[in-house]
Amino acid sequence: PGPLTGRHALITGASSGIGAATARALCRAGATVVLTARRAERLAELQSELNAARADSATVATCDVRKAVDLARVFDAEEAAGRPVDLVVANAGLGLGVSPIQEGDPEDWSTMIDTNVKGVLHTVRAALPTLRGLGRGDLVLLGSVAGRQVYPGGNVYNATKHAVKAIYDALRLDNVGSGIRFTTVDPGMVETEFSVVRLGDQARADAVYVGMQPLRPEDVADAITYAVTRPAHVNIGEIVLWPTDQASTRDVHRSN
Ligand code: NDP
Ligand code: 8X3
Repeated sequence: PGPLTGRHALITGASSGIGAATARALCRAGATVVLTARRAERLAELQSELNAARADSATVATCDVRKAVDLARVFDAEEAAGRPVDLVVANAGLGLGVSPIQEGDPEDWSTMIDTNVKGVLHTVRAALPTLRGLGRGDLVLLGSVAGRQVYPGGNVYNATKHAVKAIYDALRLDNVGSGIRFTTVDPGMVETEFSVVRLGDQARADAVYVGMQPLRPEDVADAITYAVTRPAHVNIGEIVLWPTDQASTRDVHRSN
């Protein structure tokens, strides 16, 4: 048994990076987890790993956060099966490109807005009836330092993460008195597949982290685990984590 024994968690974007590390950490702390993302094969691999460590600790539900119906279906199914989700990590998200606005691709903008903003809204909208019914639970959003500062070429990605911060603030106001805790976890640079997705190739992604020590996905998972293992009357609202080598989104110390 651990501090999260008896808790049932759902993580979006569990097929990679921060989401996968968070699934492992929550499971280690005793929770059962529903792994969601689009890539079913990746989810199945993580499910096997987690179930080998503790039988029946992980299930999989493929879903695309851009589709409200996908989220509603999975939360409803868990509730109908007598396993209400009481811990949600709305983590799925992506950046696409670093062009200035005048050269930006509106298709990329739509994908970022649909995933990072509407995807979070779809997730919380689907989760809240269960959480409100329970009168407790945790809803953790993955924001970013990009939701607190902007940087050249960050434009639309920055706007989506500023929106996540606004959604977090709104959730607290709309649900005060419900017993639910809301947390935004806002990391600086974390080495995951994020930069490969954003920049399109591994070599460009590797260059982002050259000469500096970025955060590891496990560091972010650790912060999330801390927030959700406090006593019920304590709501850790906002966690900003920086690599020690990063002073702002625009200032990174590199050793070479
Ligand atoms: P990864 O690229 O490693 O993981 C992103 C995850 O999001 C994948 O599991 C992917 O799964 C999922 N995802 C993307 N689009 C969708 C979709 N439409 N539906 C469902 N799942 C989707 O990146 P990170 O782990 O770094 O990113 C996780 C979160 O952390 C994001 O919100 C990101 O903005 C945020 N963040 C990242 C930072 C960093 O430096 N890495 C810093 C600050 C915040 P699949 O493709 O299988 O659907
Ligand atoms: C991702 C981190 O600093 O590249 O949210 O915007 S950053």
